[in-house]
Amino acid sequence: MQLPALPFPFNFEVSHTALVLIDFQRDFMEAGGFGETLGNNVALLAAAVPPMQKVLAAWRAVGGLVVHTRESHRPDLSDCPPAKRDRGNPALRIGDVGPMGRILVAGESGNQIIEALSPLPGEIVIDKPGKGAFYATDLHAQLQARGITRLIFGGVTTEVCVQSSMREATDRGYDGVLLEDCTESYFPAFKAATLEMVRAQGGIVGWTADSADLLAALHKG
Ligand code: TIU
Repeated sequence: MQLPALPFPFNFEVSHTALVLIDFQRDFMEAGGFGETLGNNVALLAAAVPPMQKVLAAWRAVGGLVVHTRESHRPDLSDCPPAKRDRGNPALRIGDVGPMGRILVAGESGNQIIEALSPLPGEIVIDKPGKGAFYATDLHAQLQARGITRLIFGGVTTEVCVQSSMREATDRGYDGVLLEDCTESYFPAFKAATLEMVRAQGGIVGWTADSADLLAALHKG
């Protein structure tokens, strides 16, 4: 299949490609979570959800592998470096009790993926203690075991966990494309800059594409 993309078309086969949804969690998308405690307007992320839902449904319909990630820490915070917890001057720190449970802690209601994009049984869910999806996780091994070489990304936030994950993927030999309308940032200018930097220099980090073009490619088959 060929997906119109920048800096040039992205060729892929569904059987060797995974759709990767980065951190669509209440902690980032809803009031009272990690994103808001860092001082951000979480409403800015909502625009990515409807196009991501359409892509997820279409990808599931063609039988493609789906990976969901969550930024989360163990309840004892043994996988949260003090430098990460101490960073900045948030109202609530990682591990503190907020309105949706403990901030960025596995199992808490705020740490769950939003209902609109909930994982189905059999889909891969990766709990990651870092910004990148590969750091301190078994994602690479899981993808290798399934013969995956190409990744289609959506998620939040564009310049933090999404871009970190795309850079980690590049270093591990994957080709990755970021769906422009399926990703959002608390800083619109950072989203725009990230899209530019991903596809600059001949796709130094990867490709960018519109979700409508992916839907059309999947429909055409
Ligand atoms: N703060 C911010 O923009 N993002 C994060 O802390 N994590 C993710 O991007 N998931």
